[in-house]
Amino acid sequence: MADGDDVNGLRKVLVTFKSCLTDNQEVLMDPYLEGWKGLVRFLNTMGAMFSFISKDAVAKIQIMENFRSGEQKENYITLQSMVGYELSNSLVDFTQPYSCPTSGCRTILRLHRALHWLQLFLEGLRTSDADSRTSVLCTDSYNASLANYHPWIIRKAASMAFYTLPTRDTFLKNMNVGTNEEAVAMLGEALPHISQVYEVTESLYAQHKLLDLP
Ligand code: 1Q0
Repeated sequence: MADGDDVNGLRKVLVTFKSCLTDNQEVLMDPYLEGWKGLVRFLNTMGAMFSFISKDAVAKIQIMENFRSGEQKENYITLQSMVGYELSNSLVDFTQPYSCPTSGCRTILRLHRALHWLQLFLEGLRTSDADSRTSVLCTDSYNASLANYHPWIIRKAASMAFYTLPTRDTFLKNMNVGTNEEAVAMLGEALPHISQVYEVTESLYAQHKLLDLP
């Protein structure tokens, strides 16, 4: 599980989402991806059962980092500029899932849906009883969010992985941010920023009818 470095990282990771929003309520791509990279590092400490999830997240982060280092990097500074650029240049495929090249809009949509899972999971962790099982919290938050977009085989593999998660108490300890109360307080501090990033992205995608991209 998480060692000392991961732990300090985790607080930083969750707070990274705070630095995503500009004064104009735009979402900056670099801290958004940085936040995801930190979450993946934490996920990688949870065992091999989670590696298929981690691999998919890494692949999606990589797609976005390629945009951020490519010729059009200026157009990918914020989620808003990406949407504007890709839509006005007909780079978003509204009909096929694996068109080539994959758009930033559909790639971010996958991470955006996962952010909803994260929001629900962390809120569950924060507000549940000491003897709650993280596997149950994780399953509930997954079923209320990401599962709706996943085929049966992925849902099955995900629920098997969740089954290996430790109790809430152990999970909070493994975060190693001090006492359980301190860990819960840290979640309370980070969650509003994650929710805000989620809400701003959700309304951007709704406004441009991008929420169902295949
Ligand atoms: C703590 C346990 C972590 C559980 C993670 C829950 C997410 C389950 C997701 C299962 C995804 C399975 C892999 C493949 C899915 C793709 O088919 C799907 C769609 O993409 P596409 O290209 O086929 O259309 N991809 C996705 O839906 C994206 C999934 C990204 C998941 C990223 C999860 C990163 C998780 C980090 C763990 C953070 C733990 C935080 C705890 C913090 C405590 C303070």
